[in-house]
Amino acid sequence: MRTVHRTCPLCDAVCGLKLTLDDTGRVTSVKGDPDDPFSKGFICPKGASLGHLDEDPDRLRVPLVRREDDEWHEVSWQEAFETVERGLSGVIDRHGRDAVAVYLGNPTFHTMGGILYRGALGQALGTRNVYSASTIDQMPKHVACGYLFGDPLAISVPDIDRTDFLLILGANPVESNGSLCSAPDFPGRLKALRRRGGKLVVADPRRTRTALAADEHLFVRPGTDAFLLFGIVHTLLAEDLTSIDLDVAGLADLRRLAEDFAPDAVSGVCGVPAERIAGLARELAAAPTAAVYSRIGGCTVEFGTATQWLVDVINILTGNFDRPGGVMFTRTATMDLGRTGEPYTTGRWHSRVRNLPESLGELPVATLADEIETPGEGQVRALVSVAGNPVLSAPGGPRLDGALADLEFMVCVDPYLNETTRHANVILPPPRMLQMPHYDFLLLSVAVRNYTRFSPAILPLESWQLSEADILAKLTLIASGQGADADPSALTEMMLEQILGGATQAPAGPFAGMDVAEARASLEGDSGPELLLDLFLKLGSYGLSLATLQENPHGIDLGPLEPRLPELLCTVSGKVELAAPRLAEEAGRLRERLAEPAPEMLLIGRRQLRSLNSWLHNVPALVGGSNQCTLHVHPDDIARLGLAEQAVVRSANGELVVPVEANDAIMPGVVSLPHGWGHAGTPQRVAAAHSGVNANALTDESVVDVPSGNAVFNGVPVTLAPYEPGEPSQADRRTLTATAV
Ligand SMILES: Nc1nc2c(c(=O)[nH]1)N[C@H]1C(S)=C(S)[C@@H](COP(=O)(O)OP(=O)(O)OC[C@H]3O[C@@H](n4cnc5c(=O)[nH]c(N)nc54)[C@H](O)[C@@H]3O)O[C@H]1N2
Ligand SMILES: Nc1nc2c(c(=O)[nH]1)N[C@H]1C(S)=C(S)[C@@H](COP(=O)(O)OP(=O)(O)OC[C@H]3O[C@@H](n4cnc5c(=O)[nH]c(N)nc54)[C@H](O)[C@@H]3O)O[C@H]1N2
Ligand code: SF4
Ligand SMILES: [Mo]
Repeated sequence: MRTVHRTCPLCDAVCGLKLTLDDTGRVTSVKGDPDDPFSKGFICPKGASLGHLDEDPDRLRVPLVRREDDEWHEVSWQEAFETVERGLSGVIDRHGRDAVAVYLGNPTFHTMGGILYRGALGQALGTRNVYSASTIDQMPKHVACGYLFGDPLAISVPDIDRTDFLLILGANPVESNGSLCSAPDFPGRLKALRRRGGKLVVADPRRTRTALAADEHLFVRPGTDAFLLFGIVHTLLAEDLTSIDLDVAGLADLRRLAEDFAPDAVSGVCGVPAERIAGLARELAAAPTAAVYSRIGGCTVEFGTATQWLVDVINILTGNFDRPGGVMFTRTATMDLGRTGEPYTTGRWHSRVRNLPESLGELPVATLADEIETPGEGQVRALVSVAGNPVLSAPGGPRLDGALADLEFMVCVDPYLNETTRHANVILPPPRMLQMPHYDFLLLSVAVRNYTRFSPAILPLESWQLSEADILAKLTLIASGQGADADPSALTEMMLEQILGGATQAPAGPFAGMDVAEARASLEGDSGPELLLDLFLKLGSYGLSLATLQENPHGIDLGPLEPRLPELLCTVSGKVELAAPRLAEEAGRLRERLAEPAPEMLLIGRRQLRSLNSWLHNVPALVGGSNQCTLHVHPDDIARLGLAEQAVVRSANGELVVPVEANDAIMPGVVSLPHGWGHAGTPQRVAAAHSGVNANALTDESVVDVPSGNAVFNGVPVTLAPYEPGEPSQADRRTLTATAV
């Protein structure tokens, strides 16, 4: 028996865990680490199941290749990589580099290999067709911050431990545990806010568990937060309630744009009484400190970028930007990663079929199926997919399912054979989580305290295994033409050399004046990712190193957040741009929408505590009970529409038969279906027995948030009808076909 400390790699909360393992390496218990200064012993049911997940017998252990017989064959790594090399080079030779697309799923933000090599992989492929979970998630936030501050990574977090007033729109951190705001025990932190006399207001079309923990809950109609927020901006400006303490540009333009959005004008659209909108503006302005925070319900909507823009505009107008108790920027232990120093812009190129703008070097996932299906120069014919399940997570998932089946070649890096990876020719499985070192480069950059924690690999790799980092490095080297025999460490060495080249030339810093070889020799770490981490820590603001982190398994608290906007600002004007043209255009689109009638019934999503997107449904302890794929419908709507146990839900894009669950916590006229279900054609035994339906059969990939190209999952117009058992519906037929495959 031994006890080890380790970061939970599952969600953004980065909890510190305490695991016990027996001498065979089996996990015998998982608890929160009480000595962790950041998470202080907090754990959720997903973290508690980490052992079961890590040891899931349905996880893939060795590479699989699908041969002409359409059967899966276990093969050596050598054979797998040779198959990848042949497959990719064949497509590139026949159709050119843009014919290979890459999709980087959500867990690439959580693994060291994913974060460190995802950029290199995209670059090595030399394709315009780079896609990631960012455009089905937070791209609107990047675009808004990019135009406001010049840096799409200048994402601030609500200082929840010190604020006096927190307004949350479209986030449910009591169940999601927070996102783009790493705060272990978010629920406890919200309780503490109220205990110290602070106020919590939640705007959501559902009375969520977060809403139940609040002082006040406001029902807002799905997709309309931008109107509500513009109403607040209007009031702040009209009543002279602003106290701006930053160097801003565009205030007069903003004032002009806000004119049309008085609380009276927007109230009918968003469903919040005009008096309450004005009241919120006054309370935000009067509170000693206040923060506005918005996530999935304010990103994956038709006006996602406008929503995220106005969130920060309110934080700025009320004097709460970059100050304690307001919203602030984290200072990470590692050097700032990913900043280019160039003012941000979108649309440096556009997607081939729908002409959607690039952002952060990516094209929107909402157009991936178009790019695969539409013939012509640049048509996508191959896909490299890492840690993603877009058949269940992308809008119009079933269409993508069909498109993937038509590809000439597909390789996936994933521990599971699932709805997406079943279309691959080669699946490359990473080893168990406990066999990999862990460091949250990204999540620690949006933490509510300056904090750092490293988790070494707990179990050694077996001779027949490859680390995720080595798998990705190998793919990168194959993509850059170096062949299946390339040594994966060559990629790390290239990256180290490049960064050290700059660091040794710098006038100051830990490597100044050294030659590159000497600097390289001073780095410590047992793997590529660890060497890079050591380098980034040494170049960071606190002068830490991998060795320091290894000596502190519970993590190191680096103190509360401190103001740091000026050093992050990267606009051409050198000021915060309150009404950048690309954002101001959204005001025009919102204005047009003011006059349009609202659809009668709107679909939204729902995250459940024991689910994690599409990939935790194979853990018996996590499925069942409250974790069901049901449609929440208000009892009044059930009565009005004569619904019984099941209903047919139709959208412009598809139809599903779903179990109906009466729930008076949802707004009448709104229904909620969780995503990540619809398990089909997968050998995951538990998941197959809890299949549910794919919510993204209803979402519509042809509708996006215009500036960011982000998918719209919330506020999808639908109709509901009672389901008459008997004749299989269109949806049934599709499910039957999918199962038959
Ligand atoms: N348990 C669990 N935790 C997770 C995940 C998971 O799948 N399960 N996923 C992780 C990931 S990838 C992410 S990105 C985060 C997401 O973290 P959150 O954004 O906190 O998660 P959601 O539960 O999607 O919260 C969105 C909320 O917006 C509401 N909503 C929908 N439409 C609107 C709207 O138009 N306006 C407003 N104001 N509200 C709206 C929904 O009812 C819901 O309560 O969670 C992470 N954590
Ligand atoms: N309708 C609707 N759709 C949504 C959302 C919504 O709210 N509503 N939310 C969206 C959001 S916020 C997100 S982030 C996306 C997620 O979209 P995706 O990232 O495409 O989907 P996930 O379900 O997270 O799939 C993760 C995949 O990674 C694999 N995996 C897990 N751990 C590892 C690992 O360590 N290494 C590797 N290589 N693979 C691993 C899993 O087996 C799984 O196949 O879904 C989006 N889709
Ligand atoms: S809240 Fe997130 S990080 Fe914490 S234990 Fe649960 S899944 Fe893991
Ligand atoms: Mo996400």
